[in-house]
Amino acid sequence: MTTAPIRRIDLRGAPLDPATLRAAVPRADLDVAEALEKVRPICEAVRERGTAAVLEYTERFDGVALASVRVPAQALADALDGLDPQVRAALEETIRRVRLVQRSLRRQDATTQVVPGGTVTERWVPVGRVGLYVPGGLAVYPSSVVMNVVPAQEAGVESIAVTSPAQRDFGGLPHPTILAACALLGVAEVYAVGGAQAIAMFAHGARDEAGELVVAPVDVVTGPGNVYVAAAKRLVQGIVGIDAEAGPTDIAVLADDTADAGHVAADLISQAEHDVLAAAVLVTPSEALAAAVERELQARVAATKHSERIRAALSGRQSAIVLVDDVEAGLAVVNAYAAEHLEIQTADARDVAARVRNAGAVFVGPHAPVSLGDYCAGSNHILPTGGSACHTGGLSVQTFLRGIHVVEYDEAALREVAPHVLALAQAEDLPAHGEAVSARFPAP
Ligand code: HSO
Ligand code: ZN
Repeated sequence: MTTAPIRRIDLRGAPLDPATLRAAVPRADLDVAEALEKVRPICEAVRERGTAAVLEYTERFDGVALASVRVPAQALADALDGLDPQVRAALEETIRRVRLVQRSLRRQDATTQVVPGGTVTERWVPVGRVGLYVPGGLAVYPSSVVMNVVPAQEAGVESIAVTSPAQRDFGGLPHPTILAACALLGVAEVYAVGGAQAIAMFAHGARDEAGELVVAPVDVVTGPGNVYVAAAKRLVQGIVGIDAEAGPTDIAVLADDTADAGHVAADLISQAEHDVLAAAVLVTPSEALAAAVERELQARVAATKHSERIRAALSGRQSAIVLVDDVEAGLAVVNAYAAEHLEIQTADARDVAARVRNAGAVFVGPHAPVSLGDYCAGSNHILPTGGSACHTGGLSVQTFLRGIHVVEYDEAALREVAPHVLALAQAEDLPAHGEAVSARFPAP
């Protein structure tokens, strides 16, 4: 008898409150707090010693002794020249689709006339400079270059820098496909630096030993990475803005017996392929589907390239087939789980999807697998992980914009509201606040 590829959790008849459900379907242990202690001295050293420290850490952690952190322009041009034409066409199509979506998401300035002569305008202004992190590690992610850079460009960010770990196999440069993606997008400022040192380099800026500024500090750092990158982002938050702290990826599928078990299994496997800590969760009221998906997983995992990694991810405590009483109960489970990626493969998938409250992205019906969204749907694949979809959305133009309130009142409008300002100033025992208004209307 073969062992089950994935465990079962039976929540039939269980209470459906979010706290109980969250405990019942756990995620992998990822101790960002513990990693914080490891990355703190790295961030300090980069802040104090600039590129000298960055280069030392790159040698220690990536095994590459770089002469400079910056990727030369020629290397970017060469990478684009050497890019496989099919990959180039695919990247171009992804860029086109992501750009189309992000452009339409750009918020417009809005002016509200509060009273005659008194208006508040919200201006959406891009940050000046961003640092975008593209992971190396088990896979190469040129698609993540697109998902990071295009929203920043569509927000109107003027200065965009990308960093990705130095790779020993590629002469100490990031992977050539990553460099080619940067070149395709017109990003010329690229660094061969990964890990916590990359995040610190962006947050604090970095000077060389002669005191020359090599990397200007950024306003916002975004992009997924490993636990050390997440910890470094947590540490520098406040000095710079960050997007969500990305942890291991997850997929949840809410499916009933109208779903195709082979497709569900393939989709679960697709995200398990990222990482041994990746989570794949099927939530279903159908025993028959659960059993069929288990069979499909057995067969498909054995036949795919990264079967070791996938087997580890599926058999981890973070992955499961969750049995529920009905689709309604399933909705409660997936809303409590707050998946990074949520597929709805049920009858009336659209109606069910409309009732999802918490998810990074929702994939509706039989023809929207998560890997479509990873690459070519036009949606963004940099999404909140670890349940943070409860409070955070995915990366978008909004990540790079700030709303600035612009207040314009004429004399009559100020005079009209002055008594209210004075009353509140008095209530807060801040009389000088009131005087700033009354000074403009001296008693005759
Ligand atoms: N599923 C990943 C993104 C990705 N997949 C990049 C393939 N390449 C996290 O959303
Ligand atoms: Zn993926």
